[in-house]
Amino acid sequence: MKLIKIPSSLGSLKKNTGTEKAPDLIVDGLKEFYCAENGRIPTYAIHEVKVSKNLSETHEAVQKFFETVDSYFVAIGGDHSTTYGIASALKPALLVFDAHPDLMQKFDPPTHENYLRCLIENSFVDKSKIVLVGLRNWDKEEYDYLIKNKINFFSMKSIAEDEIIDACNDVMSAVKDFKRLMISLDIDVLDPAFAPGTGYQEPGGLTSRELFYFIHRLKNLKNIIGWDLVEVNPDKDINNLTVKTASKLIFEIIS
Ligand SMILES: [Mn+2]
Repeated sequence: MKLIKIPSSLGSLKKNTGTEKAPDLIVDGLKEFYCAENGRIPTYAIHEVKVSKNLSETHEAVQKFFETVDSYFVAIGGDHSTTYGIASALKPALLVFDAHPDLMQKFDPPTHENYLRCLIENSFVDKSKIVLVGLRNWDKEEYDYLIKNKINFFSMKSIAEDEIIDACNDVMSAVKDFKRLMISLDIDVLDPAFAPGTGYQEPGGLTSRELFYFIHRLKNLKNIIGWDLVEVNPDKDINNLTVKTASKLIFEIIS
């Protein structure tokens, strides 16, 4: 299993500096977990993308790196625009857990506010092969874009109106037939009570146990090519809680 660190916060446009520190700290935190909940002990090799001080060059570096990745991976960002580099190389179907749709108007280079829209409009990802989970704060422009383009999404409100088991069944059905699926986890899909260390805290999110439940079930899918975890900001964390939760998320994914 490849663990790939992408230590860049350039795509946050200086609004969330600190996420570049997350990959090292999250990997370091893995050693606090001895055995996963399924009884396994994961093995992994650590790689790192050499990022630049320039956002476009960083996207290119990430893209070049992932063009050579041909086995199961877990990437650790970084701000959410690091997913742009990965998905522009791999052109996967995308299942994204995020409080936000990240579909603001396209401009270059892509940032954490519009990486998903740029992936769609630059034809790297097919909008019919995107599923978003946990949305609960959006610009009107993003909401209209979701509806107009018929992008499949499960808002936090709709998840809460269901039993978690049924919500997960629906998400699994929506993605199980995609050919090559990448799962992107923005830590802000969690309620800030569980993960305060992130740029945009959005009340009313998933509990950490609900996200672990999703992950434990999603791991059974045969079409997953890789995962990433983004937007953890150690500088905004409280008692290392978010970093520790992120480490456990990674530990459970790779076990
Ligand atoms: Mn987000």
